[in-house]
This record gives sequence, structure tokens and C-alpha cells, in this order.
Amino acid sequence: MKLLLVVAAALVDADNRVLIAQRPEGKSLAGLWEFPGGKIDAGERPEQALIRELQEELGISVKAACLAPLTFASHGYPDFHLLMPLYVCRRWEGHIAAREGQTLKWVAATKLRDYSMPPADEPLIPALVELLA
Ligand code: 9L3
Ligand code: MG
Repeated sequence: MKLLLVVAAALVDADNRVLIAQRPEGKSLAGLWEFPGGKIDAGERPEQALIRELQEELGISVKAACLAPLTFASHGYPDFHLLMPLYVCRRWEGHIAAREGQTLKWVAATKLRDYSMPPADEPLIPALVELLA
């Protein structure tokens, strides 16, 4: 079974809302709302990969010291198994912009349940609700 290593961020604003991104048409899992992030390339540390993905997808600069590990997703798809640590990030530089055609939304942790998420992301919600309560 192929193992897919992905890393994701819960960006949290001053009002304790979390940023979610709707995957665009043409991508796998199109239409579902996810925590931004992406695949860890060979030789990358998870934090490095996340910093790169947040720059590519949202146009922001994040320092490794501002990434706090919160929890871990593990989900088996028919053809691969996905492992995905979730980091919380409250500080970044630059203005958040949807660089890859995704729709962005700031949502209170307790409202995340209202959005259809990939099966890997959904189990991460309770940890965020607890953290941001
Ligand atoms: N994925 C799931 N939840 C997430 C992220 C960032 C990614 N929060 C899944 C979707 C794809 C795979 O990981 O199956 C790789 O993501 P991408 O490179 O297509 O964004
Ligand atoms: Mg991505």
C-alpha cells in the first residue's frame, strides 16, 4: 500500500476563526473544504513542506517557529494511506490570497462541521474545537 505524506495548517485569525479552502474543479476531492497544505516532497521536513505549500497556495510567509503541531490525521483510501500532521499557525507575513483557484473561508471551529471535508480532515475538528474553545 502506497503511503502518502501530506501536511496541513489550521491558520487562526484574531477572532479565533480557522481558514478552510474549497478544493477547485479538476483536482481530486473537488468541492470539499480542507485545511490548506499539500504533499511532503522527498527529503523535506514537514514544516518546510507546509511553509512551501502556504506560500504557493496562499501567498503568505510563515516561520517554522510559528507552526505548532496539534494533531495527526491517518486515513486509508482504496489505493493509498494518507498520513497528515496538522499544525496551528497564528502568525504569518503577507496578505492571504487564493493563488490556486480555491475558495477561502474563515470559520469558527464549532462551525467546521457545516462544511463537507475530505475524510482525513474531518477527524481533526475536535482538537481544534478544544484548542479554540
Ligand atoms: N488532502 C487532504 N486534506 C488536506 C490536504 C492539504 C490534502 N487538508 C489530500 C488530498 C489529496 C492529497 O492529500 O488526496 C494531496 O493533496 P494535494 O496535493 O492534492 O493538495
Ligand atoms: Mg494542496
